[in-house]
Amino acid sequence: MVNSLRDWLAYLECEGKIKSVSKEVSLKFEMPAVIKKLDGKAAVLLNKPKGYYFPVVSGIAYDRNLFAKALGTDKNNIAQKISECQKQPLPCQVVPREEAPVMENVKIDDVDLMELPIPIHHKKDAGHYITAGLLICKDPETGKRNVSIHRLQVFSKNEMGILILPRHLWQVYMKAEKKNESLDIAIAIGVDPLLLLASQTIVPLGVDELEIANAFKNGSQKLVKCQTVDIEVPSEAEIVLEGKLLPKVRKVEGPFGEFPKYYGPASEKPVIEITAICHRNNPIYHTILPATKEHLLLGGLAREATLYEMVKLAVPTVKDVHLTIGGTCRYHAVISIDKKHEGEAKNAMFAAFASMQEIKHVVVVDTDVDVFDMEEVEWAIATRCQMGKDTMLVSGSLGSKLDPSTDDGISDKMGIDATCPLDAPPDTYETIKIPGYDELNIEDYLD
Ligand code: FMN
Repeated sequence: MVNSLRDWLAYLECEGKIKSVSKEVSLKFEMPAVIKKLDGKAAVLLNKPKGYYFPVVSGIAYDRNLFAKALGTDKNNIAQKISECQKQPLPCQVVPREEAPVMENVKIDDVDLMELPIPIHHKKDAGHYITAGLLICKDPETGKRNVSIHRLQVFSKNEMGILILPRHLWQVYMKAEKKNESLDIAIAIGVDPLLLLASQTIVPLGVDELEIANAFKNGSQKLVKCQTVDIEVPSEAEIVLEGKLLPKVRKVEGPFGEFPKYYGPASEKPVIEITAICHRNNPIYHTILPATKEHLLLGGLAREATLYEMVKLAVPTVKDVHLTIGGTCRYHAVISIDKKHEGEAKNAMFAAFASMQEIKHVVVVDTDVDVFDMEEVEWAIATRCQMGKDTMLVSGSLGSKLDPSTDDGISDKMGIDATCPLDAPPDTYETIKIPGYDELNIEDYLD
């Protein structure tokens, strides 16, 4: 069972899926360039960030197989596995400080974020950005925990700017700000892929994503209380920053290179004040390079679970769903259904668009098409649809503000029905077959 970043790195090492860099590497652009060269091929441990003591790791889960391995399932069953666990969150055990590796070193006075090896990733980024921190807070009205990842720009030794899109953290922060109170938060950096994935699940406010991580881990997720704020954090995290989201304070944050490979603009954002920095002995800092497979898949796989559930309500015969890498794991969905009635493909599209605002283009295929194989999907589009009647176009919907082709987020949405018509003459869509092909072992024939 994967219980810490260290467990996971040991697994990657065993499987030959991580590269090590002993050369001194600058945090500004050079480190991100190294990470990008290995994107989708291997994780990377950079042992000597120039001027810093802690090593940096990146790309810790760079393909579907790795997430499937961590979840204990196969790569075509990830959405189903996540949605099962989302429905059964498990309360986590809280351990005393002495049993929590992350509390081995605690600095409360004179904290200094500049001691962490935080890279500058892209050319126009406004500064050093933390990108792989689980931000944990509690709803001041219900006491329920919420977990999410946010880009965090380091402003000074103890201050950061944060982008909070209008989701749960924003709602919780607004509750505190209305009372002119700060919101206690903690940021856990250097955690395993299951914790990162759980933070991305789309569940109602009040469902604790740490308990979803615990469901992924069959109950082995341990937490520890923070030292300066009323928050519990994963006890095996490498680093924890404790602090407060300040009420009614805004400072300019950004620009920052984002997941669609464009810059998110600068604007006034909320501010976090850091009250303590805790870390394990010899901590490993994790950075996620924006727009890499690690970044895209984290959001994409969690969203696929919600997409699957929503489409299932509309079309119970849904088989698989896929948010494609080329579509930034947000904008393009492929859905396979075992169509029993004409019109179901369009209903699947409605459900997909309703499931999350980012989905922009949906392709629906029959179950003989592998939604994870884009060559097969393209073949279905090429041979099973006529755009005059098989497309659905909707204008003026809310899409992603980070998609530069939208009008400040207002977007067109299109669905393509690439399923075979049910009333087609029997031979029309019969695919070619060679008798005996499936049983034939090519090794028996080669010299
Ligand atoms: N969401 C934001 O609102 N702001 C961000 O800066 C941000 N950065 C992210 C960076 C990474 C690497 C990933 C994987 C996700 C990021 N997200 C960001 C998405 C949220 O973490 C995600 O939507 C989360 O599920 C929101 O949780 P909530 O609804 O509980 O607030």
